[in-house]
Formats: sequence, C-alpha cells, structure tokens
Amino acid sequence: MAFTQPPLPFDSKALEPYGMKAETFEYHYGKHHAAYVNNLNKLTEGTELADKTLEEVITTAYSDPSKAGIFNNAAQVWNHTFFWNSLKPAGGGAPTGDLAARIDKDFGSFDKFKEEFSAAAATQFGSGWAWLVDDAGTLKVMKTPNAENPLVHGKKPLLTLDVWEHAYYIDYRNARPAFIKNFLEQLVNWDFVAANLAA
Ligand code: MN3
Repeated sequence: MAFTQPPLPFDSKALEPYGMKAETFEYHYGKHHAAYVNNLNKLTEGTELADKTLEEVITTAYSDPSKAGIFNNAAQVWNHTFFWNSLKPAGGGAPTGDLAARIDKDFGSFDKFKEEFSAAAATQFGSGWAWLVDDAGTLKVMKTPNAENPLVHGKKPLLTLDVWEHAYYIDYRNARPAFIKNFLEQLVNWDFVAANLAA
C-alpha cells in the first residue's frame, strides 16, 4: 500500500489574509511535501516497510543508518502533514482550558512559552523544526534538525513550525523571525494542539 499525501485541511488561499500566500502552498505542499511522498514510495516499494504505518517506518528507519534516505522522506511526510494541521485561518492568540493551564504550569506563563518557542524556532541553525511536546507529562519546547522529529525521542508532538527556508521564503524572504511572529499571532491552531494533548 502506497503512502499518500493527505489533502490540506483548508483551502490553499485561506491563509492569505493571515500572512501565508497560496503560492507558498503551491510550492510547499504541491512540490516539497509531494516530493517527499513520491520519494518515500519509490524507496519503500517492494520492501517490508511498504506495509508499515508511517510512524513505524519513521522509528524503524531512524535506528538504521543504512535507511537514512527512507527516514528523511518518511519523517518529512509526517512532519508536513502535522504542520498543515498546526495552522488555521484566524488562528493564533492564546489557548484556553486545560492546555492553557498546562502551559502556565510548565512554562510559568503563556508569554514565557512564546518566548521559548520563538527562540527555539529562530536559533535552529539551518533547516529544521520547532515543537511543543508532551514529554512524559511535562510540556516542553524543542527544536530538531532537518527531518528529525519528537517521535524518535519518545515524546508526543503537540504543535510544530517548519523553519526550513522553503517554509517562509515566499512570504517573508529571509526574515525568519517575522514568520515566527506571524505564526504565533495569526496561524496557530490551538484546537489541534488541545486535541493532541488530550489524545
Ligand atoms: Mn517544509
């Protein structure tokens, strides 16, 4: 069974009023994400990995240096799908309920969380990802290089931001901090984060 690219959870034009152009999705979803899916299918076709779940492929390939190419493509398929779901039109602002309480408890305040998350996203050198994770009951911010993600470290991902240059170059050129600020102010889908935390 081939791995597939899920549809975007919103119209590709839906985030235009909130700092992310349809052209970004034309490339980021239509070219980059699609290429990872195609590459993963080519690399796993006819192997025992072709019938595994995407999560199983990620954890299996991560522990085998000979499968680095498979790991990179499988993790990038998963990371991008998780990223699209981390976004929504007129998102951002502050979380509510249990999620807000957990953020206050583990970071001190929502403002401290934003500072920590922004710093992680801004200081990931080169390509990678910033994450909010549940680490055995404690919420933490982490950053990962290239395709790496929290699943391979046994942590539960709650929210992610793609900080590869291809994620922001169309909308923000080289200005990664402006992209991070806009994500927190206008795009974060806190309902998705709360659902992940409760799952
Ligand atoms: Mn990307």
